[in-house]
Amino acid sequence: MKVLISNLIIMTSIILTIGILSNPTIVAFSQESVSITPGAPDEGNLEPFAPNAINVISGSTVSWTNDDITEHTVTANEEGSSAAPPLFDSGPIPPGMAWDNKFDSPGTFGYHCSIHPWMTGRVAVG
Ligand SMILES: [Cu+2]
Repeated sequence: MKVLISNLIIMTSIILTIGILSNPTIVAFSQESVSITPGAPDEGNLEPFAPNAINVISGSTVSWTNDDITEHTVTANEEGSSAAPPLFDSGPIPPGMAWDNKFDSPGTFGYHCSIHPWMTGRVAVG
């Protein structure tokens, strides 16, 4: 019985390893990074947040790094009641600094910069 269980553990480990190696997106469950790009608020910057849209697994932490020279925020779009507080709001992120948010619930979360509301992005949590 002990041998059976240890074999089962080894087999499971091998299957998980193969799964992770053959599908790099599986690694995204732990940490996903988004850059607030240089010149993010400039007109014509099509990707103020890069990647602009990301897909993560529930429980993932997404980290936004401000690679621009001015402050930006990562603020959830208000959906439904305008009285409800945003699901997440980084507040101003200084240049060179990062802000993390953990996504525990599945759903699609649009967000923007509250200082430059035309800067938009999206996190899809599966
Ligand atoms: Cu901004």
